Amino acid sequence: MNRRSFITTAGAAVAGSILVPSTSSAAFAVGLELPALPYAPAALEPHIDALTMTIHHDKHHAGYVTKLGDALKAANLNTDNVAELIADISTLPVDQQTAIRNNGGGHVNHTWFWQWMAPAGSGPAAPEGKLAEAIQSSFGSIEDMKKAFGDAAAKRFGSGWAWLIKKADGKLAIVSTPNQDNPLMKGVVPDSDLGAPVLGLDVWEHAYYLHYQNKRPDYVAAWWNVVNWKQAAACFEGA
Ligand code: MN3
Repeated sequence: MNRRSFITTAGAAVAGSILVPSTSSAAFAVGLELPALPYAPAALEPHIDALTMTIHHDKHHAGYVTKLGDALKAANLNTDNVAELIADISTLPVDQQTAIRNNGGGHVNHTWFWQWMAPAGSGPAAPEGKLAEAIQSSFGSIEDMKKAFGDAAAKRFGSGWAWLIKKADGKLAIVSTPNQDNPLMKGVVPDSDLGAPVLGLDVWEHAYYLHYQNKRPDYVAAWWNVVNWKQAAACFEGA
């Protein structure tokens, strides 16, 4: 049963909240709770400072979780995977679609974002294995991929994200999205930009302004030092 028919059928049958079933892979599963940071707030210094990490996680991410909970309650929905829920916003109750798109997107993107970073030197400094091969095949070299990713991050006007994604044909691509949208959101993101996230970078000013002020390219350049390539490989292979 697809999700739309599940919602329709279950909605007709029960008055309680509706559990939207999860079908996506475990690498992308996101529950309804605020996850703890997988490292101490200072662990990414000097590239990302502790105060930025603390405010980003404890205030911004926590705010998305709270507001998502409010929107789901208002929509009479429940889910065990928010990533699945936001993959087709058009199937959700119309009056909560914007709130779920923004806050569900914010929750999912940040949950992944924390995992896509790790203290410098704690893992491989560059992609390895199948992910490295795919990057070479799609972009020519790791450096070319980083340059294209950095361009996407720099050119995103205002708030948003830069992404390395795996498309349905298995090829890698770089895209960017505004606000808290992400490349799994059908009908929100252009079809050409849809794909499974392998790596994503928050380029909202709240992610870097305390330390880097207006110098977004400096933040992007520093961020490569704390990319968790093991997690990126897991996302690539699990997609
Ligand atoms: Mn953010």
